[in-house]
Amino acid sequence: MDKKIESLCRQFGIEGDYLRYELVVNGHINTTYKVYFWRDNEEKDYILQRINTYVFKNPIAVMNNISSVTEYIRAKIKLGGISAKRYVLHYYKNVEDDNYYIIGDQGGFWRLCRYIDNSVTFNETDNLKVIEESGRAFGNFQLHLADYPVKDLHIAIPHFHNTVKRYETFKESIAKNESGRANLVKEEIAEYLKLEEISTKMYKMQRAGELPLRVTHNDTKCNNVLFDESSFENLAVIDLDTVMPGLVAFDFGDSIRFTANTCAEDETDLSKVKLDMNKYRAFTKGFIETVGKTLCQKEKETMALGAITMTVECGMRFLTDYIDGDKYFKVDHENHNLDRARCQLALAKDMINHLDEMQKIVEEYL
Ligand code: GN1
Ligand code: MG
Repeated sequence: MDKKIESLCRQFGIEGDYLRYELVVNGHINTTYKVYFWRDNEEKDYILQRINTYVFKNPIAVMNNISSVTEYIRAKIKLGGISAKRYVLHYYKNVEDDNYYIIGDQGGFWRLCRYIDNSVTFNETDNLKVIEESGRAFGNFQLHLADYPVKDLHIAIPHFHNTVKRYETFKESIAKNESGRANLVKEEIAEYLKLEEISTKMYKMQRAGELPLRVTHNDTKCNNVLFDESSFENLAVIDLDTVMPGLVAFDFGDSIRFTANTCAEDETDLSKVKLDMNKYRAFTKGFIETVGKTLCQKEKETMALGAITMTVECGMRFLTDYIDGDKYFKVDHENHNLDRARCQLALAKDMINHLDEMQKIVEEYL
């Protein structure tokens, strides 16, 4: 594997002595490696990724989105008179001037970016300062791209947060029952079907023109933010594969789903799964203090509902994949997608019980 990793980095013009690589285990979709080189008397680190082309059917379009969006952000940061080096991702180009490299016959679709020095990510954290900073990171991302021409973006995954369509797909999977597992999860299926009305409300509002489309990140887990390793100040937003037109409350909501859960996304002791109100408040403060002023009235009113929507949608996607036979998300064990689906269901129910309180906290920071 070392030889392959080194040679891929060379394709992107990386010079110096190859030292080693390690597998980065975050993320359910792509395969990620951190690669170490030695050059000019210091260590130089890179992130090499193989894009999952089952999920991203048009990876070139994804890479085009990423280069336009990162260039746009870089230019904005430079306007402020500072170097953008630690604040936005930089992808390398190969000799053909492409920011990707394809190895034929299923060898894969690869890309390489610079590792931002002295940065850390958090999968789970109880540190409320970090959570507030992650809110600011996604808020700033939103602000940097506020005037980006939404229509110029490619649709990386069609109907990604179209909850109406997600429900249709869910029902088709149940009817097909490819893995035979649908019979094992009748109770969970019934529970998710009960949540259809509440979780499709926002998509319908957007279709009716009541909620605007903005440039959104669409995968706003806390581990998609880089923080400075000593100050914990937020540096950059990463994992830009799903940057597309979307609803601002969905970026808010997906973060709450992941970051403000008392447990991990796949916790099996459901009695522990709750919305942590302190974490919720911390993220809300960071996010709303950053973007609040730019929101229209309907966006303001539906912010907390966005968290319920994203939690139900994500959980239903895990359950759909379980029924399909684990084709989409990487799994570590047999029932992993089911565990995730059950955990998201428990969390969504707890959020529904706290909807008014959640919305009040949004309003406090507006
Ligand atoms: C996937 O790869 P990762 O972990 O960033 C998924 C998200 C889900 C998330 C659930 C392209 O994100 O939509 O919310 O898992 N990404 C894609 O943890 O489907
Ligand atoms: Mg992702």
